[in-house]
Amino acid sequence: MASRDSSSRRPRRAAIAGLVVGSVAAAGIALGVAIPRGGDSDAAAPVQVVAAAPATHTAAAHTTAAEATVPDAPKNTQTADAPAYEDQRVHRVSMDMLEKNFEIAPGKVVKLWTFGPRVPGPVIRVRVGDTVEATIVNKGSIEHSIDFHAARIAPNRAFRNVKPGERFTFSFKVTTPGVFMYHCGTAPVVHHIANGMYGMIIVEPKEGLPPVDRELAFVQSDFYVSDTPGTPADNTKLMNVEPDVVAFNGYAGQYKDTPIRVKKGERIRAFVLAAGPNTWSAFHVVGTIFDRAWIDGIHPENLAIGNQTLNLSASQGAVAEFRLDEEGVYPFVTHDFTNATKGAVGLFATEHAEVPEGGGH
Ligand SMILES: [Cu+2]
Repeated sequence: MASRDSSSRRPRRAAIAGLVVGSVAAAGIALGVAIPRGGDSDAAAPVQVVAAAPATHTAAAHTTAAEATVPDAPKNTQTADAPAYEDQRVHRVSMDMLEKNFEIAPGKVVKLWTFGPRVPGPVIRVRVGDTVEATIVNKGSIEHSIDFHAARIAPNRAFRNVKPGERFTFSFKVTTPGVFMYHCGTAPVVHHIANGMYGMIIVEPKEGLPPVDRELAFVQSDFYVSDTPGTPADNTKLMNVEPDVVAFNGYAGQYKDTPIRVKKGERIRAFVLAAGPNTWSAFHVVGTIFDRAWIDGIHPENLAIGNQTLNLSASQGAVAEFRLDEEGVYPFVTHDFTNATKGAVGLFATEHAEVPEGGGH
């Protein structure tokens, strides 16, 4: 899967200034200050950096300033184009598990644990009857594993923990068409998923899916950003289910900042996965209706006609087919709007539509 890295590689410092109130300015008081997004007026990501007040500042009601150094890191952006099916019976998938800093929203740099070069991991595409030969190479510092929801296999054999420095290969035959999740299943699973260890596997029916004009893949997930930039997920926020960022394909509002160009009236097929670890996806495209959709299994008995929204609990995947009948700019969101406000929002723009500054929605 192609990656698009439009990141600035400049070191960045987020200045944080706040008012320490009363005499309670002991170490550990959190100051929250929104950092405005350049040239963007609204919703995609409420960017908040929180810093502990310096212990030395104990005087009443005065302004204090602190600076949190945000490490240099690439933007965790990637294309939404789904990969094409490669016609082969055995699909060898090898993924390096890395620990790497990425920016997941403007000013928010976190240590992600990956399957491959980015979070989410690569979209894998196979057909019923094919074999997936999966290899994981643990280049991290703790144990990891991989759990394929598309497999019927003994987890204690196939989804076993792999130590740092080791690699592990197992195979499974694909039996059931649908959109499935894969993820690290090492305890605590919630932490491994919160740090980025998940991806989508598309299983087509044996004969393949009928052709359409455009295929896209969206993995929605939630992030719990630590007060210390460049570190893994904040466990308290995670246990309280208080994500800072909810994103499609790993970066808050990336397709709002750079809308996805499509053609008026063309047949679009979106593969959607709610990877969590916790949030669901109420995937909805403003200004259209899904002509056809399948939740999880791609089977005639799962066919839904005329859905306005998908209803995907954590781990569920879907196919939604639609078209955009007029030239224009069409937002797509999770219609759980708190999470859209945290970054799970994007735009489709037809080829002749003008996109206003800042995305226009
Ligand atoms: Cu893991």
